Amino acid sequence: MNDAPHAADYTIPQGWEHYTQAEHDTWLTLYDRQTKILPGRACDAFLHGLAALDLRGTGIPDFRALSEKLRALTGWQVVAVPGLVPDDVFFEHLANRRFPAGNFIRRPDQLDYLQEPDVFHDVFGHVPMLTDPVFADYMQAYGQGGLRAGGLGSLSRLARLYWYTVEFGLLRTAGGLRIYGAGIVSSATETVFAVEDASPHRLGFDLRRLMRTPYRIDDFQQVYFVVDSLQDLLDVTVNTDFGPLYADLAASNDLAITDILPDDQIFTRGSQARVQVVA
Ligand code: HBI
Ligand code: FE
Repeated sequence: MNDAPHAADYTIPQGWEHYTQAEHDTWLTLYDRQTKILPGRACDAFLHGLAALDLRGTGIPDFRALSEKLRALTGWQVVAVPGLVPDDVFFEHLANRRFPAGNFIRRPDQLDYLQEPDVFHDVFGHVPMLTDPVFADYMQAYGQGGLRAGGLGSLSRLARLYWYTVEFGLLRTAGGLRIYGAGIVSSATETVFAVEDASPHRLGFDLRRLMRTPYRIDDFQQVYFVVDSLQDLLDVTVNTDFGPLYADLAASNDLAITDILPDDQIFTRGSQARVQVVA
């Protein structure tokens, strides 16, 4: 892909040579803070991916070198974008095994939270899981599904699948629940909250039920969904005919975020003690 900005696909040159030492230091600070708390909380696939890609380095990774390693493992590459891109552009990238990552990094006074995904959220949070062959297939299948959903006017439902898996998903393991969601694994506070706090519900992954569940973007999640394996997640996504599912969902009302249904598999019935912290 040539580096000139393509308005059509929103890719831009990463500009790796322009990062300041302060920006590289922010990356190292965030990296060291997260890697202290992730063992025992993040899933093996994430931790193995982090090591395989040598993501600490000397600061913000150069997407060219990172893509070389990633391409050799699962055929994925990382392309630079200015920030959130339109859904159809995003899906097109995923469907072609290109992960669009913001090229900017948060300021030192924003270490704990920022709304727009920066390079730490996108590369530290999302990219290690792309070294897992099953998850790599899932992300491409998600992109292909997204391109189809666009035509079916069901993007908001499909966005919930992304939100409750790729961003905030938990995995059941013999050692207990582990994180694979990028939004959790890139956040120092939510990493602990998601696996240990008594407040949120933790429910078994059920595609139809999940797609009826709204989410919020300005605080920790009030419900997390747990998959039995990444293979299950891939199988469900590949084997579901989303057309009839969307039709069925269109006829179903949304659930309240804190609802628990009679046939929910309950790992944690949360206290919901954490009220929304006004950002
Ligand atoms: N754009 N760069 C970028 N990164 C995302 O994670 C992203 C996006 N656009 C849309 C989007 N995510 C969500 O709407 C997905 O649910 C599709
Ligand atoms: Fe993200």
